Amino acid sequence: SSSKILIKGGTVVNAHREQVADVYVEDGIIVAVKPNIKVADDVTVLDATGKFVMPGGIDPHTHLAFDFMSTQTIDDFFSGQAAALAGGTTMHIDFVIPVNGSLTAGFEAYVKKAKKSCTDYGFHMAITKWDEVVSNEMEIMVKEKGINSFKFFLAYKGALMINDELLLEGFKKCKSLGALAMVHAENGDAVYEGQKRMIELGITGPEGHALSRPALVEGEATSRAIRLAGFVNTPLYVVHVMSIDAVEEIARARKTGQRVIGEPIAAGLALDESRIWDPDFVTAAKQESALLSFFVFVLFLPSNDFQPFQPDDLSYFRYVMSPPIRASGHDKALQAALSTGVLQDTLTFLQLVGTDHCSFNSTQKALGIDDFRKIPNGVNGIEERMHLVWDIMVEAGQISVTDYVRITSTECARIFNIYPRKGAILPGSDADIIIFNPNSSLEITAKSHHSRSDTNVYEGRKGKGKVEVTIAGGRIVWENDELKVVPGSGKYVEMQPFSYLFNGIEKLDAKYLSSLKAPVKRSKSTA
Ligand code: DUC
Ligand code: ZN
Ligand code: ZN
Ligand code: ZN
Repeated sequence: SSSKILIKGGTVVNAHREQVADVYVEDGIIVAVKPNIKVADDVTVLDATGKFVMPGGIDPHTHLAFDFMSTQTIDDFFSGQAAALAGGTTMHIDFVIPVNGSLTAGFEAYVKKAKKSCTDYGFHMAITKWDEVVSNEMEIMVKEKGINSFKFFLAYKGALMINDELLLEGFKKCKSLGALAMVHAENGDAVYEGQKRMIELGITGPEGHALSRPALVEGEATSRAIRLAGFVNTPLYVVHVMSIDAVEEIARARKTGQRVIGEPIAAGLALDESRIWDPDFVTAAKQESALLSFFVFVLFLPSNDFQPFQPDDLSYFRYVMSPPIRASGHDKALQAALSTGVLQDTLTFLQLVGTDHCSFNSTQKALGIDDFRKIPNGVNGIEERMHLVWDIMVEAGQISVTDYVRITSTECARIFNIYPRKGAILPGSDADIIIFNPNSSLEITAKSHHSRSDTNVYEGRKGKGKVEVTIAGGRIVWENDELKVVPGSGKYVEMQPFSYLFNGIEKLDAKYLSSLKAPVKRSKSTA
């Protein structure tokens, strides 16, 4: 039966080594990894000769079925995960958003949303306000619900943003629970000021989005979050690092030994604004759209089945995300940071790449046709990440194949404390495996992708390397460009607190306390 699979003759790659070996899988678990495994006739045999056999990707940062900016992301837990599997990602960690500030209600809502899952997933929890109730609920989430990370927003003023006093309270609570604090690092007050400036200047098109929140706004918030986490002495994870400014802050802190992890995302590594923004085109498209709406109104009266714009004319709206896609140079700096380890943990060689997959179709993006502040923020990536990172980092000679496994899978599993169940091809690990052909090639296009969106921010991009087979939970779910996914087959992966990032942190606390008590020697001589 198909519950028994033998992958023959491939190069098996883990973060710590690569070897030519067979991999034998039974009932969703990897049973053996060694050369020349002999099996009975009822086993499905896949030939991986000349190909890499690697742990399925783990995307640490996604938003599926996310109610955001007057709409909901076009990909839910089924379509987003189907896209993930077609791109070789077998697990993702999504952000639970509290309901009216309640973590418990938010958790229950996401349990419902995730019922149709076709692959494994875990949860982070966003903290959008702070009080005694939230603080107590955090403890319940960690001790009973399998959540070991909490995200704080320094942006989204008037909505998700919290101030520094409450951020410090949140950091302290995370530390006491052994949970990892995460931050969306943009200065929300500065973004608000930047947006006012754009509107005053009459810049209402999508280019106003990036102009209103420049890299310094990200650098400032990254610096502040890192320094405050250092003051509390708790590990920090900076999500979606998009700029040189933020990379420099993380590098500085890491040199002092602080436990900070930076998460670059696929869009930051693969895109820059020179390929996106053409202000003349934006203006022309807007005028055309306004003219069309006028004629439609006068001649036909508005009707539901007429779209007063062409999706292609709105292509640049699809790139709007926060923090924004930056000028050329930031992408190269992020790539360099990944390959030189600037973003790595100080204890081991830690690094990872996420996506912030948060996709909308062009009709949803057009909610901001007259005002960039209303464009739903977010881009796709859950299906493309594995291919993009291969092409940009491995194919281009910036990292090795073992590094690739580390940054797409293993280190995410370690940070969120699910290694080696996930993130490895070892006996006893979950059978989440991809067969990757480095000699095949691929063109990314909305015509054949598996997201429900009608656009793709990587439209037309060609790259080397292709995920040919995906095995998730011991089932072959992607083969010969065909998906075989079953709603409800994905499992919730509970994550325990106190990952290795917390090792020995109490020694640093003790050192700090004794430094306060140490007698201060003063010189008597001069005043
Ligand atoms: N940024 C996005 O682009 N989308 C989701 C939330 C966020 O911070
Ligand atoms: Zn964010
Ligand atoms: Zn996000
Ligand atoms: Zn695909």
